[in-house]
Amino acid sequence: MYSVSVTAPVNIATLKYWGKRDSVLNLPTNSSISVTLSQDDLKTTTTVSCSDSESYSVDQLYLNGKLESLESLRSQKCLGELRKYRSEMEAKDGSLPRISEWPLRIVSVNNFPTAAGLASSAAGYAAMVYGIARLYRLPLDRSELSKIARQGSGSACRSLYGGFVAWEMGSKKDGTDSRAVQIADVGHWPGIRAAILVVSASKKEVPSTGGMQLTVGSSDLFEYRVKNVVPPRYKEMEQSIIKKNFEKFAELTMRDSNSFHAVCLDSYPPIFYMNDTSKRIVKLINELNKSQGRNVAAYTFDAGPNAVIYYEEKDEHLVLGVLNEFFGHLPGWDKKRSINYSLPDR
Ligand code: 2P0
Repeated sequence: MYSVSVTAPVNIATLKYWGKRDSVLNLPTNSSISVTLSQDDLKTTTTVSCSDSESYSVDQLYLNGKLESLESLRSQKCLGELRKYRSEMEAKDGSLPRISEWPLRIVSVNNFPTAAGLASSAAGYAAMVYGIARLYRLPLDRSELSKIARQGSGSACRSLYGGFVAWEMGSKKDGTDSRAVQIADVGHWPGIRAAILVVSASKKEVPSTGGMQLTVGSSDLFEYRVKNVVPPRYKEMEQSIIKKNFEKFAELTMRDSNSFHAVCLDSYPPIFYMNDTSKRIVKLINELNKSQGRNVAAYTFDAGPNAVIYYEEKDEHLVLGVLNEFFGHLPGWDKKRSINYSLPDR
């Protein structure tokens, strides 16, 4: 039996991926940018093993202790590509054990609510692909692995890197140039912080894949976003990260969250991911920034009502102080933690 354990962190997009130009290869309609969270916070831990013993009769996935299917096309594509690389290595080097033919067992645990708009599929597929690549000792760099993880879940490609990461949409039909690259590592801007406000830990009402297909097929605003808004914003956001310009980074992050939720609302029928608590958080952050005469915090929301608030360490007292003041009386709220699981769903 061979076995390896890895972890992959969650990433939260600051320039959102929303729309596929090819839903089989998972090729996006725009490039995106994200921040990978610290491994101490939200992560997936995955142990991958393979064996030719009888107890390993078929490929199996356990997620948070529950047996899950690996039959989906996305899982099959990831497993198939990794096995293909391994079997090519085995064909070239006869001394390698032929483990590509053995069933795999993938055991994954998330330390946060699954499918609640906290990018669990991103960390999950990144950990699975990275784990199997390590098990098979594949000589592929992270960018190459990101192309495999992308086919599991688009946003997963960005979790292969830490720090500030771009997913370049690429232009080729076969997807060979649609991959993640690192804009800057975590040491480049160590003072950046993320607070996560879990407004609801229940499963998303509209899963991302279906939601984005609906938007692509029905929103009038969508084409404008993809053609006119995202390309210049991508360059500006990249520069704001390189220059560590929080004021600009925060503005672009909030604008892009707004733009993404606007195309969701413009879909027919409309998709609502933010709820009233989410909207209260937007108002609070805007008022805080206004009161300081600068952007001390930026909100962003994904395909769910939970908020991620970016800020700089120097403003931690101010930002967490305000969040504590408004939400701190709620049951379960931990004033010392920047990840809070206690906002009521309203
Ligand atoms: C993102 N989201 O950039 C955007 C922002 C949600 C909102 O990527 O269909 O689970 O598996 O490629 O990656 C969520 O979509 O979708 C997502 P699939 P995924 O993070």
